[in-house]
Amino acid sequence: MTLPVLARSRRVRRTPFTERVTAAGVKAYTVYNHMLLPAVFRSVEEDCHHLKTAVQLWDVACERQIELRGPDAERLLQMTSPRDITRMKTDQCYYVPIVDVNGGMINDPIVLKLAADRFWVSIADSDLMYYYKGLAGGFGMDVLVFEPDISPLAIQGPKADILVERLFGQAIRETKFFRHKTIHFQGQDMVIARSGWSRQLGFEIYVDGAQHGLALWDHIMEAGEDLDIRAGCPNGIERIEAGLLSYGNDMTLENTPFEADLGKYVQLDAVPTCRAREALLQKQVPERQLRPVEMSGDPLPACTETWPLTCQGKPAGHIGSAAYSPDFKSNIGIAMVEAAYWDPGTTLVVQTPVGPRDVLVRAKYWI
Ligand code: THG
Repeated sequence: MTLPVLARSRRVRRTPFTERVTAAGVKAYTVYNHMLLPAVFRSVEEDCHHLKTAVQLWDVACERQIELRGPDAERLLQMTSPRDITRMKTDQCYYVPIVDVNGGMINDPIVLKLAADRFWVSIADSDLMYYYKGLAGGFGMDVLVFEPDISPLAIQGPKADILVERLFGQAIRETKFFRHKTIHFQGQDMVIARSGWSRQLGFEIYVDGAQHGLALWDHIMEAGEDLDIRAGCPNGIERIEAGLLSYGNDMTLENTPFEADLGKYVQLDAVPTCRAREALLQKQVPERQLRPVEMSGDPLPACTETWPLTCQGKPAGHIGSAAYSPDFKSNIGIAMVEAAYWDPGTTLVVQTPVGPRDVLVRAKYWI
């Protein structure tokens, strides 16, 4: 069987680093925010092991920034988020649920506050910019909404600290989790945050200007050679082990932040201007919620559509993400489980493309 390839066109945007990613032997791409996102280099299992033991450079340019700039920037952001952003400092990053008026999840970005009137919303895979343009226009707000030419590049893995100190100095290495700093590097300002979509140590560099991409990529790769640095990407096994959520896979517009287990990022008492406040007040006790689950049997194929869960024939939810974890020697997944069945220890049945499997609801993610 010949595998189908992804047909390229202008709509499927390349990144400033695509040339190097291709040269590094990327085996599969996915599309995220209409842009290429590498998904596999050697194998998902081998990539996972390397991520946990060395250091990787990730082309995550597809984590596009929506810049909100102007006197109404904070107001616009708060209208769409139930997380209180008013006390945010200008060197902070916040993981925030973004919701429509019904409290349905539209996105789950990291927000960077750059100045009192300037934010970058580092989006997951949905076209959030148009929602902001619509709100800003409709409410006649004094704010610019645009996608700047910023391309995140992540350095992830246990040796990320050593490499970052080498490249950018001790002060950057000592950046606290979910804080960012701006350094002047090779003639330009560069925002670097301690963040990233892995449970390993990591940093994200917000590369300003596509024309700087290749030189910076090469510079980082050279500096990390003795650390066994490799081109890598968000890893489908590690992120499930860590419980890092994927918008569109684990939750969609159909789900509230409470169902997505993001209740700790919701402060309804502190956000009178959030458009979803009334709706979310009615939905604080969810009828279903994300849970880590383990599936019996041989390694399962990737989850490319929801797999229905049942308990004695009755609907119990669905699995949206799954992978075989070599470290935990088990099929692991993230499931949306109905309240009657979400207690840890509950056993369910999942219908997979390769037949039914027993499912165990767990209390915690793996790492
Ligand atoms: N980095 C940047 N932008 C992004 C992502 C990223 N945009 C898309 C996507 N990832 C957004 N989704 C997430 C999901 C989880 C986290 C970050 C972005 C995350 N969560 C931690 C956790 O759940 O343990 C910490 C959250 C916290 O403590 O505030 O890191 O990766 N730039």
